[in-house]
Amino acid sequence: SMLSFERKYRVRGGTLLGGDLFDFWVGPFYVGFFGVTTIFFSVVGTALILYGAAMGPTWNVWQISIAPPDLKYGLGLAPLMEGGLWQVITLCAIGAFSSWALREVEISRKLGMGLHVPFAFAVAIFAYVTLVVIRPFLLGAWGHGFPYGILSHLDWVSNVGYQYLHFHYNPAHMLAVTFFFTTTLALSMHGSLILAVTNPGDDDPVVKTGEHENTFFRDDVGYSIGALGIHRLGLFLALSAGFWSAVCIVLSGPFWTRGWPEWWNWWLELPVWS
Ligand code: BCL
Ligand code: UQ1
Repeated sequence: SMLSFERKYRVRGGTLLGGDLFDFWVGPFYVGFFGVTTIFFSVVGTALILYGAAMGPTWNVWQISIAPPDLKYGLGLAPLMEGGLWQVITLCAIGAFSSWALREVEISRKLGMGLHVPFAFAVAIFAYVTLVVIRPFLLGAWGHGFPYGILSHLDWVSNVGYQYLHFHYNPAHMLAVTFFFTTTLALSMHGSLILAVTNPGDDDPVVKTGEHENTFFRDDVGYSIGALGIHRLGLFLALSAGFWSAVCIVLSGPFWTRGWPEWWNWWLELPVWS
């Protein structure tokens, strides 16, 4: 079953790989070469997580964990049950995420749209790859990756955080957190504004316009960024949150090994007052 407008937009071509071979839909889903690779990596990766859980000590979902190799294995391959599983699962995850992003590129090309959506997803992938590939590589061991488990990854974040004494003093972490919070502020302002102008109440028709939107914020804060502007701002805030997250963790270890509070000594030591 297809929605009335869907057939018109189901256009051929725009594929990056595979030509016409996988250029078809299954129900509502576009397949494509990268749809096939997404399914492949997701199924293999998920099966390996289940296998790792079966070999592990618990089926308690909170406690299941697939750990990265011991630091002694450095940047080499580890035996399957000693972190090798984590290494293959990481490859599957990167394969699945990248395939999904490239499938988004193909869909965008079919529709003649910009590549903003796959670009945005690529920033999230970049943050993940920074955690499990770039930083471990710079530190010389896959063992610096985080374990795949609900509680275990929280323990990793806490341990790595305290290793630098007080992670809130990491300036890139400050930026990332501020961007995350500002993103929620912007979306709550935008979401509430749109619902406000589209809900006149009772059975009245929707008559409020973009001018009402602009006027509300001019009256309220003296400035309106505009209907297109708020979406540009939102995307910028959200991507900045992910980007500075990646920066804050890649700095920790490879580029700054002491406590983060100490980093601020440059401020105390400024010749103005030191
Ligand atoms: Mg901190 C990181 C906020 C306190 C130590 N911290 C982060 C950042 C974020 C943050 C800025 C994590 C988001 C991120 O990386 O997104 N921290 C934050 C806040 C506080 C805080 C708000 C707070 O106190 C109010 N942090 C502390 C305390 C320390 C501390 C002080 C511990 C004691 N913090 C650390 C450490 C780290 C952080 C250590 C990090 O490593 C982490 C970071 O920056 O990592 C980069 C980026 C997004 C991703 C990585 C997600 C990627 C998603 C992928 C691509 C797709 C997944 C698909 C999925 C599997 C599919 C599902 C299927 C569907 C459901 C169908
Ligand atoms: C805004 O100015 C605007 O333009 C009319 C929107 O578009 C519908 C918005 O959603 C929001 C939230 C604003 C206000 C934003 C700022 C930064 C003043």
